Amino acid sequence: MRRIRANAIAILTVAWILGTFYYLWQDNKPQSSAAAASSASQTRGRSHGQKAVSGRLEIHRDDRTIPLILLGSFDEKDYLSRKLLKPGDDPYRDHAFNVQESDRLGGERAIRDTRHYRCASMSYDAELPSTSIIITFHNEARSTLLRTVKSVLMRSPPSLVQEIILIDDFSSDPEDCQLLAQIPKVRCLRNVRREGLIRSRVRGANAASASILTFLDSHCEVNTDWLQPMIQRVKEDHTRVVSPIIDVISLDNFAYLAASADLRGGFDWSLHFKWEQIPIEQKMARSDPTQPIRTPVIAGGIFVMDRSWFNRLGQYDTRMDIWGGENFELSFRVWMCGGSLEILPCSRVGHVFRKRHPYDFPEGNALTYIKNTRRAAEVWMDEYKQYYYSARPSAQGKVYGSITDRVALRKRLNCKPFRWYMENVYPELRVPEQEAVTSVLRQGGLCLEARGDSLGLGECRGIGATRPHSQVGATSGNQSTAALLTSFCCPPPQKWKPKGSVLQHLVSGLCLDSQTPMGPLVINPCRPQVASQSWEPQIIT
Ligand code: LR7
Ligand code: MN
Repeated sequence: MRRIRANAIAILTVAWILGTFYYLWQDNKPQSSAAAASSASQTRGRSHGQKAVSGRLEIHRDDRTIPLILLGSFDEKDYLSRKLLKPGDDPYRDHAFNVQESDRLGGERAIRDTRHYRCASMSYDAELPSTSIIITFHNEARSTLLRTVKSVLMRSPPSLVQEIILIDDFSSDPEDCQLLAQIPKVRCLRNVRREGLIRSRVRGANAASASILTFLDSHCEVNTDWLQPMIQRVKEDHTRVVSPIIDVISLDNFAYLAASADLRGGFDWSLHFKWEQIPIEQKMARSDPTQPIRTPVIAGGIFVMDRSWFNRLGQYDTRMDIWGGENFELSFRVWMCGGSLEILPCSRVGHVFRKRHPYDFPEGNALTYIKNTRRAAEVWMDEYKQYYYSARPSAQGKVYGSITDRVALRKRLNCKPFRWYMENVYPELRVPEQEAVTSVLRQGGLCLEARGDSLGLGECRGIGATRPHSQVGATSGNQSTAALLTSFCCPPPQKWKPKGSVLQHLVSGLCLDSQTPMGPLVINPCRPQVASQSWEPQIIT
């Protein structure tokens, strides 16, 4: 027994020694020492007047002493300890990430420099303009919010950070924000009601004093030299809107993981954002891994943009609520109205990616997303919006408010058509085949079909070699149900309108009814609960 224990202790000791050596060796690799040295060079007195060859200054420092200087009268321990998870509480409940792990890390930590090693020897202008950093949040965890702020202060050249503007989007506890304002450079603006991230960011931008705006989510950690590459690109051309590579912070254990450097932003026709591989031709042409990556859209939360350009282009569509869609609207607008979007591989920012929203949507998550994306589609997508509606049939008929101002903005800015965007910015996005998006109206096991100049119910047939021209769809290409019924059934100006599951004839107010399964269709007083008046779209392929 005793021998076993002695052996175990010996093994553990050897493992510990090996581990220590490995750790020291890791720290001496060019990449990691560059990380330590460059953030040291930013926080210690490298005046920004020098040609900043970041990452090569071999200064060693104690990581923990610097933030004390940066924090002013702010009491970090007190801030964090006043709000900790109660024993027995679900650590995922309030934030959709493991807040216990986040709290354990505290207000700051070292993270790996995840850039390509060649980024460390990049040089930037000695004189770069400063930026206002805008962080909007609603009930963010204190530890993630503080790490976001502190990481900015620790890993940015002080002269580049004009201010950090926190917009508290009506969180339950006003002190989450107010206490942070004791940190030098940090300002706190609190909304008197929940506005959502779009209007909150506009409020932040309007309050900003620097000539460049930098937006961040409230659960980020910026990495070594994140800011210089982005400000440099925007300084060279104010119409560029740039974002970093967004690294992944694990929502379970808060590990900081490097994201692939070969990705750009894309979407499908339902306006669902996705990361996608850079097209192969572009990948082959990339000889320099530090080069910017052109991207059709940005993820939305983390980017740098010239303030005058942001304002000139119409900020954001402030009729969009809570969350979602604003990244498409901004991306289309930037490209179509004379700017460009790029991802800078030498800038890295970590973000906690979540699987659900930890906050409520006053009008419901789905409706809000539809409203926001529908606004983006209606204002910017021209005839291509039909593919959006085909991919998201439920968007039809949903309220989205007035778009007059945004349409006028587009006109005033003389923006290019969406076709131009499709051809020049995102040719990889395939336009769906007409057939693939066709759906027919179904009732029970039968489908609506045209019989000469009347309508009837028939067997549902898929679209194969013989396309059933006679089957009548809810959406077929860009034709709506109303248009189809008008053309098949009754001469214009008769119009039909879907109302829940029934189809109402607008002039008479009566509803389409199959009455007898195989007989011709008629119109009858609307009775939504009756099966013979109930229609649903069915996608056929
Ligand atoms: O009502 C709200 N008010 C807010 O202030 C709702 C949210 N917010 C804040 C919130 O606290 C957070 O700081 O807004 C920020 C974004 O909300 P998240 O973190 O819940 O959003 P997300 O990270 O899931 O969403 C991405 O897409 C959004 C679409 O509206 C925004 O553009 C987010 O900024 C964006 N995040 C990123 O781009 C980071 C990378 C993730 C990806 C992909
Ligand atoms: Mn986020």
